[in-house]
Amino acid sequence: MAMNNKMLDILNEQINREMYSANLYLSMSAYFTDKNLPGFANYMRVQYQEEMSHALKLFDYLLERGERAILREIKEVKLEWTNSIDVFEDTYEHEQFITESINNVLGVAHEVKDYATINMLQWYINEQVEEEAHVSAVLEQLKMVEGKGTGLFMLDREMQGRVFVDSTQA
Ligand code: OFO
Repeated sequence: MAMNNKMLDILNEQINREMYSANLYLSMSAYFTDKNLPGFANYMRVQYQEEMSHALKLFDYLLERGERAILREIKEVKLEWTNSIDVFEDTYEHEQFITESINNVLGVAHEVKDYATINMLQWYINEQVEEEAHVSAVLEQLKMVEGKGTGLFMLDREMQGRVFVDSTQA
């Protein structure tokens, strides 16, 4: 069954937002490399991979439904932050925006009674709970050490261990 146009449009918009998120986190990764924090640079590089996997999951879903995935222009991302706490405050705020965005997509799916899309979006609803919790935990840890000194060094070492696991395939 052909997808409702409003549904198709907002799903394509969400692909764009996930790709914007990917670019934003890759930019943060470059910032951390520049600040000699390779662990945090790694954390953000993995986050970039996660966002690309989120975009691809939506892309593949549209193809599976026989629809066109439309790749639109991605707005330019930020390049500079004041410090590591500032980066994670931005990240947390951005993830809350994405949660709201996913909720809106789900709202449209309910409105047009697209049950397959409602079902597919459950994955994103759960993923956003994890994303917010994860980012908020790092932000709290950074605040605990005031984003500096030995505490920051230790956290950076811990962030080095993060590896990309494609949870869209689970
Ligand atoms: Fe795709 O979850 Fe972050 O933005």
